[in-house]
Amino acid sequence: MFARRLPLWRSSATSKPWQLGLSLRHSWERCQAWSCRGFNTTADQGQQVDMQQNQVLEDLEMPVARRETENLFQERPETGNQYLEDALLRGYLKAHLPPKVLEEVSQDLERFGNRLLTEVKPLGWECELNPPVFRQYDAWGQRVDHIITCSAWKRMKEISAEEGLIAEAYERKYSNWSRVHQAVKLYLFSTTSGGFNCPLAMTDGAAKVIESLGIPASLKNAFDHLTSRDPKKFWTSGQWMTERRGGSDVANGTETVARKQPDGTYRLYGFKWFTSAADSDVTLTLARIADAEGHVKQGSSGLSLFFLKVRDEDKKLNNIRVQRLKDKLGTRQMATAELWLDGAEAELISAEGRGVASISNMLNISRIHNVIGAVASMRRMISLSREYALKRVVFGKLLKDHPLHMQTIARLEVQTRGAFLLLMEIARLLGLAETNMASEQDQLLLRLLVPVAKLYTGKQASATVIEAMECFGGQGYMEDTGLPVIVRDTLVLSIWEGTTNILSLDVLRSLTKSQGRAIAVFFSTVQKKIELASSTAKLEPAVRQMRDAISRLTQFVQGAGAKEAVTMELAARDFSYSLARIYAGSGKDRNDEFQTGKGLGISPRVSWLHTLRGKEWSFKESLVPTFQMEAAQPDKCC
Ligand code: UCC
Repeated sequence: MFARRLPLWRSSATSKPWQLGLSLRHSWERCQAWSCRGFNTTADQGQQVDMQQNQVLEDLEMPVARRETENLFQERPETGNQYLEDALLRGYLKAHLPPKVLEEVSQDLERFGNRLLTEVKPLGWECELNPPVFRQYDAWGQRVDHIITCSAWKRMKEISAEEGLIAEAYERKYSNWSRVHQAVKLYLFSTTSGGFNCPLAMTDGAAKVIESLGIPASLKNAFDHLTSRDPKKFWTSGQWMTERRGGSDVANGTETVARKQPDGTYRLYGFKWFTSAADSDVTLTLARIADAEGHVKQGSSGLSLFFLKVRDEDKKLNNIRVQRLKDKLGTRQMATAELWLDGAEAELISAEGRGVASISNMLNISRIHNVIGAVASMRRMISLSREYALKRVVFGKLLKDHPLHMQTIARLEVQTRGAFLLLMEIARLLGLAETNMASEQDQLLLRLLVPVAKLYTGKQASATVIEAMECFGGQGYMEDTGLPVIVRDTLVLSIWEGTTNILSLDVLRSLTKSQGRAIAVFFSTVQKKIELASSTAKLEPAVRQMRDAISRLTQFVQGAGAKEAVTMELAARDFSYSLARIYAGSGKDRNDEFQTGKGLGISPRVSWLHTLRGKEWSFKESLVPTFQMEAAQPDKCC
C-alpha cells in the first residue's frame, strides 16, 4: 500500500478546489472500507478495492495549502466547571455532608469551580511558561541570591489565601467536615494551580505541626500567617529534609548542625539538597544540636526540629545562600533550590532528639496532599480524554463509539474512583481526629491509610496519566496542549514525600507500632463495608472477589509473625498494594443511592459510561485485589 501511495504535494487533475470538503469526506469513508477489508479478499473484491484505493489517493493528492482546513484540524477537548462536572465528587458530598453544610459547601465549590476556569487556569499556564529564574549577583557584582518568580505565581499565593485553602482546615467552620471541604477545594485547584499545590502542602504541614505543639506563644504569629485568609498576611512554608546524602534515610543523611546561642535561639549550619518552593516565607527543618564541645549525636535520636524565617523584614536572606535551582523533569513552575545554611537563625520547636517524630505530623499532611494531587491529575486527564472521545472522529466514527477505546477509559475511571474514595476516607478521618471525634480505631486506621494511599495513588496516577495521554494519540505528546505538563508533574508523586518502598516500610512501621491493632481495625472496617455491599444483588461478584482477597491477606498476616523480618520487608510493597486495593475496592457507603451506583457507582464497577451520549457501554472493570504471596518468599524473589 505504501509503495503505491503518491506524494501528497502532487496535484490531481480531476479535483476541483470547491469539491475538496466533499471529496475528502468521501475519501475518508472509502478509507474505512479499505482499511477494514482484512487480508482474505477475492480477486473481484481486490479489483474493487484497488479502484477505491486509487480514488482515495487521487483525492488525497491535493496541494496541502489549498485544502479546506476544517477537515484537517482536531477539536480541542474543553471541560467546564470541574465541580459541576464531577458526578462522583458531588455524589460523595451529598451522601456524607449534613444538609446545611452541603448547601454552603456546594455553593462555595460551584463558585470556586467557575473561578478556576476563568481566572486560575490561565494563571497556571502562565506559571508553566514563566518558570522561576535565579539571579545570583546584581549588576554591580553584589551577591543577591534572588529567586525571581512570575506575577502569576504570586497571584496564586493571593488566591490561595482568599480561598482559605489552608485556613479552612484550621478554622473548622464545618467542624469535622472542614477537612473534607479543604481537600475537595485543593483537589479542584491542583491541576490548574501551576504547581502552587506544592507550597500549600508544606504550609498545611507546618500549620499542623505548630498546632500539634499547642501553638506555643513564640509560634502564634507564624501560625496566624500560615492560616490567614488575608493575601497580604498569608505565608507559605517549606519543608527542608533532604540533604546531600539523600532524602529517604533522613536519620543518617542529615548533617546540618544547630549551635545554641546565648539568647536561647540556634544557628544552623549545613547544606539542604532539595528545598521545594524555596521562595517560601518560613520553613521547618531538621538539625543535630551540637554540645559544648561541638559534638553531635548521630542517628534518628540526634535529630531535632527547627522553625526558621527564610528572610528578615527587609527581605534579606537569613544567613542562607542559594547555590542553584534544580533542573527538574516536572514541577518546573516551582523553585526547588540547593541551599547553604550559614548560621541561619532558628527556633527549636521539638524536644531534643524528637525531630523525626515531630516532623512526621508534617509528613503525614503533605502525603495527604500528595494523594490529592494524584487523584486530581487522574481525574483531569480522564475528563479531557472523555471530552475528546465525544469529539474526535477516527475510522469513520467518534472515539466514544469504539469499544476498545472506551474500555481503556473505563479502566482508568475505575482506578480513579477507587483512589478518590480512598482520599475522601482519609480526609474524613483526619477531620474526625482534629475535632476530637475520632475513636481509637479511626486514628489507627488514619495512621495506616495515609502511607497506603500515598504509595498506591502515586503509582496509579503515573500509570493513569500516561495511558490517558495516549487517548489523544500524537496530540497528547504535544507541549502546547498542556497534557505533557500534567504528565510530568504527576511523575514526581511517587517520589517526593517518600518513595513507594519507603512508604511501604512506613506501612509496616504503623502496624508494628500499634502491635497489630491497626491491621485488626483495617480488617474489621472492610468486613463491615462488605457486609453493607452484600445486600445489593448486583454487587455480588465484586463482594465475592473482595472476600477472597481479604481471606488470602488474612492468612498471610496470620503467618507473618512466624516469618523472618526480611520476609515482611520483601512483602511490604505487595502487601501495601493489597491494602489499598481492598480498601478502595470496598469503597462502600452508608447512603443507599451512593452504594448501589445509579450512575455514581461504587469503585469495583463502572457504569459512568452510560452517561455518554448515544451509546450504552457498560464495562465491569474491577480493582481486583491481587496479593502475590510468591513475592513475599525470599527464595523466589530476585
Ligand atoms: O520532598 C519533600 C518536599 C517536597 C515537596 C512536597 C510537596 C508535596 C505536595 C504534593 C502536592 C501535589 S521533603 C522530603 C520528604 N522526605 C520524606 O518523606 C522522608 C522519607 N523517609 C521516611 O519517611 C523515613 O521513613 C523516616 C525519615 C521517617 C525514617 O526516620 P527514622 O528516624 O529512621 O524512623 P524511626 O526511628 O522509625 O521513627 C522515628 C519516630 C518514631 O516514633 P517513636 O520514636 O515515638 O517510636 C516513629 O514512629 O518517628 C515516628 N514516625 C512516624 N510517626 C516515623 N514516621 C512516621 C509517620 N509517618 N507518622 C507518624
